[in-house]
Amino acid sequence: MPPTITAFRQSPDRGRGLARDMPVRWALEEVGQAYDVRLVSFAALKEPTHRALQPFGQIPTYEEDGLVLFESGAIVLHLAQTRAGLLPADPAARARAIGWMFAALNTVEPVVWDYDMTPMFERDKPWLDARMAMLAARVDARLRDLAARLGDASWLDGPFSAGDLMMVSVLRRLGGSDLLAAHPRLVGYVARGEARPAFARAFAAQRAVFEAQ
Ligand code: GTB
Repeated sequence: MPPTITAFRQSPDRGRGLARDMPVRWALEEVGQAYDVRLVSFAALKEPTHRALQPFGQIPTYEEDGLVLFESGAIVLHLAQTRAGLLPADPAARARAIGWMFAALNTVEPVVWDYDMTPMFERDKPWLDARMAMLAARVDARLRDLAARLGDASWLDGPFSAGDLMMVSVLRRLGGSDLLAAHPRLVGYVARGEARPAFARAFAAQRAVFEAQ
């Protein structure tokens, strides 16, 4: 039986591949693992049946041979550790690639998420403009440091890895923004990730869910 993941039945991103099933789908495609998808409504996310898999009532989840995982980073790491293609064999290089996964999720994503979500959740607040300026500066600082480390390399640490997969997934949330455009090296980095055939297959699969609605 192939693994089963969960995804939004109706994703609020309208098929742009920004929900967190996307990095999981991408990782599955990179390692050549076939998978099934169970689409879940917003109401069903909060039901006990789904919460038994994901205590916070969210997507994505991953089920395989009795193993149940939640957290997109943990799922991608599991796939990378159990299949070839997303982590180097050398233990030190492997540890560094995993470090980049954490950097994506723990150092870059929080500021990107706040920048992206604040206009939605705080649009009526009198402090919105000042807060957005502060958040933009925080994002820009992270992007500047990331671009400096990437330099002229294609990927963050040698060959493409799960670290790049997670970092590109995070940066995609800034796609088309002036913040990302100010860092051409990162624009190129995201484009290289999106040009991978595995990304294209994953993107098409999640897009098909939206188009079938
Ligand atoms: N840390 C968890 C992980 O990485 O797996 C976070 C999972 C998570 O945030 N899941 C979101 C969810 O299920 C979907 S991805 N939310 C429903 C809920 O909490 O009730 C976050 C997301 C949502 C929408 C967009 N969008 O519209 O662009 C993008 C990303």
